[in-house]
Amino acid sequence: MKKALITGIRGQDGAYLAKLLLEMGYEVYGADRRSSDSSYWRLEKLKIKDKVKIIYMDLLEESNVFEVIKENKFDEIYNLAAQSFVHASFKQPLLTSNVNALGVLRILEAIRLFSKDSKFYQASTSELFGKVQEIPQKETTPFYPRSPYGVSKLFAHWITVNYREAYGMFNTCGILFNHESPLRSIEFITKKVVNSVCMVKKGMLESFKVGNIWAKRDWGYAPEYVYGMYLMMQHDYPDDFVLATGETHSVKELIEKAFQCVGIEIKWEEKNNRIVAVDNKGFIRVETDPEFFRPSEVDLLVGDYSKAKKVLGWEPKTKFDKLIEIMVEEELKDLEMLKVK
Ligand code: NAP
Ligand code: G4F
Repeated sequence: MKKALITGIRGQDGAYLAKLLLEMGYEVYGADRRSSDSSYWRLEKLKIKDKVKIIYMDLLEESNVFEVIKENKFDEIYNLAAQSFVHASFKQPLLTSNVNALGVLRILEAIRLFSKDSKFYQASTSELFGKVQEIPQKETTPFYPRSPYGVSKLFAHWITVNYREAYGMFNTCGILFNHESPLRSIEFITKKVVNSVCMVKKGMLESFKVGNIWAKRDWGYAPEYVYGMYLMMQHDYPDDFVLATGETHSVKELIEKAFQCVGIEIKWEEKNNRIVAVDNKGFIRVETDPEFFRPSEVDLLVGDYSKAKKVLGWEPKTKFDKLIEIMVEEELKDLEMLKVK
């Protein structure tokens, strides 16, 4: 039985990847940092909480990382842990760098010293492309990160490649474009919009605020992306791969699609120098607010996944419209449950 360690087990991808590896017959260990909150709602929602073996491992604590990796000799280590919210990285750049950049180096050192046969997956990101130098972006597109988050992930990406080249380690980087699901944290725009629109629909919220509605992203479906991670780790040799849908949509389109899903018509207007979305009864439902803008923005992301398709046989199945429909449907069910409780 193969033994896998997933860091970031409480996160969106950690939960979906754990489910997939359990289905593949792995013994799955989930690395978690200590927290006063003992709920594992994502693992519970996927009905796998009792099947994942939780170990404490904080990426900030070197001895902790060394001990866990030395003692367990995992076959595969998937590093999904991160301070993953770009907006927060402008407010906490040092913490973000310590976890996202040095945290990866701590794991790589532990593997190099104590468990050289462990395969390693690093969660790289389309944020590396930032101010894009090419459209669409692929593995060879030059990087130009636009946030402390992006820069921290750039270090993580290159140190993973460097340890592969210097020490012959099986290190692979998945350069994943945005991927979403009902398990996404509410701070990210897809979940925030879907949750707010559904609350508006149910009369639980009057309106909500967002930032830059012109930013464009390549949004895919998370369960399909964790399958891509798994495929990368089964490949004959370690390499780097882009996973994306090849489509791009703006935040404005996302808001329109979500409202369309719940049957509310909106139109955009300008009021007091702010853009607002008004419904057909004249109520303001969405408003832009400078609080949600970033000091430097990534304007446009759209990925070219042809290498993953050719080499791994990976392809996205769920595109933008379907993704938002899935998220809205699930959100409405969750809000209904809340009402019942
Ligand atoms: P997520 O939901 O934010 O999960 C990240 C997890 O990392 C959280 O469970 C968090 O723990 C944990 N973590 C944070 N600091 C830690 C520390 N010091 N030690 C141990 N664990 C720590 O992120 P995700 O969306 O699943 O993404 C997974 C990975 O892929 C991340 O590295 C992200 O940067 C990267 N990525 C994501 C996307 C995307 O669109 N989702 C795209 C490209 C790359 P708590 O639960 O305790 O906060
Ligand atoms: O949903 P977001 O916060 O995701 P972002 O910044 O693209 O980062 C996500 O994807 C990356 C992959 O490209 C991951 F590496 C990263 O860990 C994370 O998962 O924001 C998407 C866009 C941005 O342009 C943002 O400025 O939406 C814009 N936006 C507009 N209003 C907003 C809001 N974003 C958030 N979170 N909240 C708003 O109110």
